[in-house]
Amino acid sequence: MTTINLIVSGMTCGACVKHVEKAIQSTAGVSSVDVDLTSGLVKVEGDGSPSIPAIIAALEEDGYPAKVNVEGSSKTKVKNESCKNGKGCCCN
Ligand SMILES: [Cu+2]
Repeated sequence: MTTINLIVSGMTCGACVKHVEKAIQSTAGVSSVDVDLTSGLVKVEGDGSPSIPAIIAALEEDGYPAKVNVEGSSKTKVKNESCKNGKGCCCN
């Protein structure tokens, strides 16, 4: 079991969360995704060895830039000003 903690920016609503979950879940080796909309923190659990660059690439393709949440930076708040950082989503 692998756990990857990510910080995802650009999420502002429940639809964004769904997009992010879907993008991550489409990556090989991912078993579950836990998204915290307010903090932008995303916990990914894998039953194989999910590729972090592949997950980040999938998110970026969907309009949600992500980075690995290195230990100690979990207090960092992501600024979510608009869906997909201004590119818009289904809700605006
Ligand atoms: Cu949205």
